[in-house]
Amino acid sequence: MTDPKTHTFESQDNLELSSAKDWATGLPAVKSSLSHVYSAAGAVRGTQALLKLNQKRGFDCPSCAWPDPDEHRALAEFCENGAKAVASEATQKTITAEFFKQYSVSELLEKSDVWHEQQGRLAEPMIKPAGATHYETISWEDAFTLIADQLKALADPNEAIFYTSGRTSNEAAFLYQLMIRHYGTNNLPDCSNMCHESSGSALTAAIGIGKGTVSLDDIHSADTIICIGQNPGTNHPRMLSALEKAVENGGQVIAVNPLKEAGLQAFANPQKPLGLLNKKTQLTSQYLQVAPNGDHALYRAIAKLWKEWEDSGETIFDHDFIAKHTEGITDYLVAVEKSQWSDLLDDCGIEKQDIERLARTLLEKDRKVITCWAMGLTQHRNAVDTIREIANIHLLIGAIGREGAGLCPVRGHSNVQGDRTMGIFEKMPAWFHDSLDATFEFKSPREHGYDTVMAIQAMHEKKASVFIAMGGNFVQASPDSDFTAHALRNCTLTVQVATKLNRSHLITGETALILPCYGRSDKDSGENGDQFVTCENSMGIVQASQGSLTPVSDALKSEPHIIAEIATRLIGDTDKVQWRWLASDYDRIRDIIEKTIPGFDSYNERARQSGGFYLPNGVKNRTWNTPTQKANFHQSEVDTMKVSDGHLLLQTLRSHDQYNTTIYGMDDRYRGIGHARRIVFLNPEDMKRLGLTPAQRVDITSHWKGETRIAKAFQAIPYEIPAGAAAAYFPEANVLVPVDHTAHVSNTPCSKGIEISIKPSE
Ligand SMILES: Nc1nc2c(c(=O)[nH]1)N[C@H]1C(S)=C(S)[C@@H](COP(=O)(O)OP(=O)(O)OC[C@H]3O[C@@H](n4cnc5c(=O)[nH]c(N)nc54)[C@H](O)[C@@H]3O)O[C@H]1N2
Ligand SMILES: Nc1nc2c(c(=O)[nH]1)N[C@H]1C(S)=C(S)[C@@H](COP(=O)(O)OP(=O)(O)OC[C@H]3O[C@@H](n4cnc5c(=O)[nH]c(N)nc54)[C@H](O)[C@@H]3O)O[C@H]1N2
Ligand SMILES: [Mo]
Repeated sequence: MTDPKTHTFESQDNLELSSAKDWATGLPAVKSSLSHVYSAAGAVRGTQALLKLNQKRGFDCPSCAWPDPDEHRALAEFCENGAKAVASEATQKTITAEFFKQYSVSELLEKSDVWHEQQGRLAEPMIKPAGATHYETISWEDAFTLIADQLKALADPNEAIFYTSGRTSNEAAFLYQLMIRHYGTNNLPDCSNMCHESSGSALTAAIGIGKGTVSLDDIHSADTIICIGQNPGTNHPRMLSALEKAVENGGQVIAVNPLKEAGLQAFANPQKPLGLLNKKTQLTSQYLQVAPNGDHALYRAIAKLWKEWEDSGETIFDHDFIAKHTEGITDYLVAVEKSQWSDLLDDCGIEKQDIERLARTLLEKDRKVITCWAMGLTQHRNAVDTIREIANIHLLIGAIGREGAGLCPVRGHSNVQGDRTMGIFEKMPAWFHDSLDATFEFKSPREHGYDTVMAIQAMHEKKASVFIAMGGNFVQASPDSDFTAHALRNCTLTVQVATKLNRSHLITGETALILPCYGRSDKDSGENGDQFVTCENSMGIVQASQGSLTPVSDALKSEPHIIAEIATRLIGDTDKVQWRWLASDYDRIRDIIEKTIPGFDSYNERARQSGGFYLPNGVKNRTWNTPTQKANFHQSEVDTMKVSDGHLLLQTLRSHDQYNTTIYGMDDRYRGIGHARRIVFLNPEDMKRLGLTPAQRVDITSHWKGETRIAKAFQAIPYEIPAGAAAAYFPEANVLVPVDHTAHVSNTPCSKGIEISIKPSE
């Protein structure tokens, strides 16, 4: 079953290759930022947006979740890719009913993702009635009634699925889950299921909180920072300033990544005059090109070395910390003992002397070690064990819960962490339900709901038939594009609350709705005056975000408003919840959040404080919210993914010109790719072995449990990547990701560990 319309075939006859860069940002990034913003939003609106971006009393960047400095924000506290995200949102081009008259849904499916992105902001609510070929106008009133009626008509609330992407504000997220739980289901899959779920699962068990434990100041003062499985130059560019500061303060940065990413090597800080002249700071003191999925083995090897050194009389471990704060070291050290050097070295692909150097570096000075990671770890089958191994390493030397040391999962979407705090999760803990029930005097459903993969399977099996998305692009973000498309097409109703057109608006249920909403940069004026929302960044800081641009259409509504209108019709007001009243003044939503979730005391007051406030995080003062009240070591077998002879291990990753499924352009500047996205990076020796020449067209087949999936007409690009490894862009390569190949415990699709074979296209 291959449906080519679920992925894109851009024209790529003009592929341009140049050498990969070994430094990031500087003047080229500034030029690129300004040209994106001014061409999309115009000079006045563009400047207005940029000046408010990440400023106190401005709006939170809709791109990544990297925090803003508590003090001393630069006048331009944004990065190239933040500017692209804002340009994309601030564009004045609109998609109106006329547009949908002009193009049928199937014609729109033939257009590329870049083309969709360039058509502008969705400006009117639209419906594709059952059997229709085109979207048509619908009034908001009718759209809300239709949704409520269809949901009410289901035999069981568990036949509905409510997806959330990570841009949704705290206020919208809280109201959304409150409506969904009143309705009677926990089917709340979110993008986090495909993202940092493995981090949440691992850290909750290890240290009692599913979030990171460090602040920006900790990064600045760390002795050693390991950036593993992450490409900050593209995906968290403002992190480079923090790494630069750490280096200036005498810290060391170590990169662990199969690819030599430009942003991990050197950085020209555009906030500094010399940086603008491309003067670079060397960031990494050691760059370890780990074999794909070799990270667990690498961290185990560090533990093994330390144990050997400890056994030979050195004091390596922090015995006081271990005795007072941890459980399970004995079993863990037995597992370490059992791991064989030959296996570990083979699995991680790094020379022993380089691991020794790393293991020594971590012990230098005050052992203030921070490990930062992202998708290169979380989207593997053994992700949870790998992240727990990282926690083990930190526990062995007490590098957690003190200044300059700790764990730092670098979150993706700008409010994905806040959405979780607000209850967007298919299996919230019992205390959350108890608190909801007490505050709102109802009985929330306790049965766990579907996560993303389970939701796809349920729709595929027709166990669920209504799909509602608060943002995101489900069909392209999810694994197994064709399978997921089929699942959505099985639905009777699909609803997309969105800012920009994407493929999930075109691969639909029988009836489909597009409901256009405000983005972060839009001014949200309610009947009670201008509203602001709040977001939680990667370091647990909650702060206000207030858009200031005039919305491109009067027909747009805010997410809380849309939820309240559906809820009024679906649930009706209760003694404790008056939906429209809540949505007409977000202070009221914040008041009910404060009543329900710990850590939000004086929410309205503190949200108005410049810079916001930190949520409580017990680990920072070494209290562990685990059943043992201690931090837990974890013993596991190192189980590195191996492929059959002649096959390769493919990862899917982001180019420099995209935000997840939003494709801004066809270039990947740092990796030396121009005008093409259907490409696969390969080791030159592997190319020789496969008899491939540069830019030759190839078909990629993935292999899983005897099944195959095919992605055709990619171009093979020789690249500095370990032998046996391959890389292609997300979402073009998502057709290759098997829906049921997921990480243990977290159920995150293995989009970085796909077994493939490659042959020339016919
Ligand atoms: N501009 C921009 N910013 C973004 C996004 C975007 O698309 N564009 N997306 C946002 C979101 S939602 C997220 S989650 C983050 C994603 O941020 P990242 O995780 O940085 O994103 P990826 O492109 O998936 O990069 C994965 C990195 O992991 C490496 N890697 C792959 N496999 C392995 C492995 O086995 N071991 C190790 N050590 N490394 C490996 C890859 O080579 C690559 O450098 O960025 C957020 N910010
Ligand atoms: N193969 C592969 N698959 C992956 C990944 C990978 O690395 N490889 N990464 C995974 C990760 S980390 C993530 S987070 C997911 C991302 O999955 P999603 O969050 O589902 O996808 P996005 O592309 O971020 O969603 C973009 C859409 O969100 C809408 N939008 C933007 N801003 C707003 C807003 O303010 N409000 C509303 N209502 N809508 C808005 C726009 O219409 C836009 O088209 O993809 C995952 N999929
Ligand atoms: Mo993500």
